Amino acid sequence: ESDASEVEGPTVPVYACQRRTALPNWNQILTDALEILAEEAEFGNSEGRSLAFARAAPVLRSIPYAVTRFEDLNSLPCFGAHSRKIVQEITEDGSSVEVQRVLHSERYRTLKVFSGIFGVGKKTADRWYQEGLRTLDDLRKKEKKLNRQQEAGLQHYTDLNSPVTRLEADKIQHVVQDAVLRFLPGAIITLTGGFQRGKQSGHDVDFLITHPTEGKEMGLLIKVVSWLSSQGLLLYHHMKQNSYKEPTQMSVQASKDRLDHFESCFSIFKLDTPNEQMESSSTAAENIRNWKALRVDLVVTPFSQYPFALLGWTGSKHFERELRRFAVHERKMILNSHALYDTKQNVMLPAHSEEDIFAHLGLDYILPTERNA
Ligand code: DGT
Ligand code: MG
Repeated sequence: ESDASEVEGPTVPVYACQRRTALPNWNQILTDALEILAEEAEFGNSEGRSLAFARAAPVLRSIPYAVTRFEDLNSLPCFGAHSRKIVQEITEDGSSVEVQRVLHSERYRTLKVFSGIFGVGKKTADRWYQEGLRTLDDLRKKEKKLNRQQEAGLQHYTDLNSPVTRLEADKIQHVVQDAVLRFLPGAIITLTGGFQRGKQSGHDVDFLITHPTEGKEMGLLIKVVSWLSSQGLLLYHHMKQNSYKEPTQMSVQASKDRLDHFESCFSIFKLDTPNEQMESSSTAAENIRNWKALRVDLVVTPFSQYPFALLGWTGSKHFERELRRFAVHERKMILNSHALYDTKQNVMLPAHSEEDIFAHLGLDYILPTERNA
């Protein structure tokens, strides 16, 4: 059974997609600690361990009060012995020995830096660590063979690792909107990801682009990207073609497919930041730069798949993972960013809105601002 039971007070459901997780997070110290351990386990390829921590943290993020005593956990789901011990240490001693050890370990710190480079995953980061590399300068000096994406990631490392503000996201939205509408009037451009969930900052800016007349979106992205590029607005980009084939049937594998098959562009934008930096830095004229590098994803979806894409790209990552897990295990349905399939009736379930998808799944509708799991 999916619901937590036998507890006093309001029950916290087991799946994150059954919970309303609004901002702010009342337990940030605890969730940060658990997430560090989840990440460390992921770096070490311990998937089970990583998932255990990764499921415990969002439970704390969903409750509108701060856990101050270890006993507070008794009414909460998803807490195994290890996660409980971490919370106990922090609530009783102020910090966790294990978390501190991870934070100070050379391996974790190095993998954190390397995997923070756009285009570098945890496997590559680990390989470089095994080869004895430790810093960004090591990568630069050794003239390590980097691909074009990693090269750009390294070059713009500082900018890309400083948070994108909501104001910057809005500015990018204007630029993207202007470019898209130039080639396809009537197109719909939606800011998704963390900003759609009400976050005031993020690590990138995610957009979905569609048009109410299905088919009109075809061929759009290449024009938009060429134009942006001709205006000097792109520091880097790579495009992916639409590789989606309308299935007559879906397998569980389709819900584990982390990447979707939409036509998309993964880019680094050059955003003008007139005056702001100039006025704040009174010295060193050569340091004055009136632009910032920002990660931007553009994803084009056919109108009929738009609700699924919207649900898939609004996040959070954990909320998405839980939606798919809930669909498979509790409903025998397969969900991805393109479609929803009912394996008992062998039918695709169409949707005109995110609300329709929650309804198909028999879940209460959760607002984007309540998906911060
Ligand atoms: P942020 O950017 O750090 O503030 O946080 P988010 O939540 O915007 O995270 P982000 O930008 O990595 O991804 C947004 C959502 O889109 C997240 O739920 C995962 C999903 N997503 C990211 N990349 C892909 C992808 O390639 N395919 C699919 N289907 N989903 C993706
Ligand atoms: Mg994002």
